[in-house]
Amino acid sequence: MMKYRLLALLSAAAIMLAGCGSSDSSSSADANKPSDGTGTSAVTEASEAVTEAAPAEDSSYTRSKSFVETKDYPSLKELYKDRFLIGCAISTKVMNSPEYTQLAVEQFNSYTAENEMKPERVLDQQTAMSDPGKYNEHVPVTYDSIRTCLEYAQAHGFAVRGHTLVWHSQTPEWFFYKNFDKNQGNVDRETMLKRMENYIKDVLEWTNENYPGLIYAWDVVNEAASDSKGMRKESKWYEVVGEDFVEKAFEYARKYAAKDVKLFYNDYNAYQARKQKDIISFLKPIAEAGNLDGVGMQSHIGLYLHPNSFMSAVREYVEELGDIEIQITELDIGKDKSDNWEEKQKELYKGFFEGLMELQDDGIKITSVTIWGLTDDMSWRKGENALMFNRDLSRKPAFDGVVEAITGSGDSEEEAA
Ligand code: 9MR
Repeated sequence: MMKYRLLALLSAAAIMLAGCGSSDSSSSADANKPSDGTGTSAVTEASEAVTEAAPAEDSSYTRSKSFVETKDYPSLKELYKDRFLIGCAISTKVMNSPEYTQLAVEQFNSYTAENEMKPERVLDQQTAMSDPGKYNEHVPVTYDSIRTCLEYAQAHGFAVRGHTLVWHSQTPEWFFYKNFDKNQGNVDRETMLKRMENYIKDVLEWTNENYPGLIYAWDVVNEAASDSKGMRKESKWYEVVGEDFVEKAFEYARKYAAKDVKLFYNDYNAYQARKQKDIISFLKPIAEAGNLDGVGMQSHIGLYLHPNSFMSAVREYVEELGDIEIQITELDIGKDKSDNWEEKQKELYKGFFEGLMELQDDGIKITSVTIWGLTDDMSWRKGENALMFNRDLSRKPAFDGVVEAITGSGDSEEEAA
């Protein structure tokens, strides 16, 4: 164990030396829009300078004083190893810190890049603008950001969820314009479809050639459903390509993805009845064509939710779309105004995981559960204390709830009391 911890620290130091990209704040225009209906702004602050790297040969490395030692925590990835992958959305701030990294490695076996694998980090505007005619249908991409993520994930033994290929947000507008110039208006549908196909092809082929087997699932399309009705209209994809952009994205993804890479549609509030109906209606033909492997339910939820209603929605997807996988891709549970919110949050984390295991016992393929961030202060829902760890890496009751869901330890203590 000690050796493993040291190795993790050394790899963290190596990745840091290799350079870990920029801050985790998004630069896109709508990066700060609330996107889960909670009315909360997406917040990720620029990285603070974080602690020193572990000295290479020093086995007596200790945490800096601002961090709590975590070696005695139970490990979620160990506890849930026969159930599903258990993941964390990781920002560059985590990647740049040996302490955060150590906790993430101990607890999780799946990695999602919080921002660094999104189109705005991959599409290469400078090269595109250098010769718009040449790049009209095949927009250049740059892999630096993805490479940093995948090197980190590989060095720390994480499997990776690829997030995300086709999304209305964090995708630069210039990608949709004639000659990449806003003044010239949108390209036509056929050109945009070529751009989409080539983007998907490039990213899927490059990741597979360079890191075969590392990425187990891709969010091929993210958040195409509207919060009011039907498909989201405020999307350049919808505007330029039209309603079938989701279908096309999955068709291309299937064409270029390696066999072991699962193709997911991912959305928030995907458990809400009306939105679910709309999602199912546009996913059905895609599932029937054999191009959909699963639905990612983001699960940015609050203490108002009863796990049973969420779990019924999971069943509905499987009933309607056939033998698909379900992954919980971005779980976080915001607090409410009550004094005992931490206890309530613990119970909901616990009930949520218990519900997922019950579904699994009924044969539903729950294959991965990801928490959207490591510590409360780094969450996009900053101020809502939605995660399992405090800023100093101490565990919250929420963490114990997830442990108790599988060990049953809290139940027996309650019974004994
Ligand atoms: O957590 C991400 C945050 O750092 C970014 O500012 C934000 C920009 O849109 O995206 C956040 O992650 C989102 C994810 O990619 C898709 N589902 C909603 C997540 C929270 O907004």
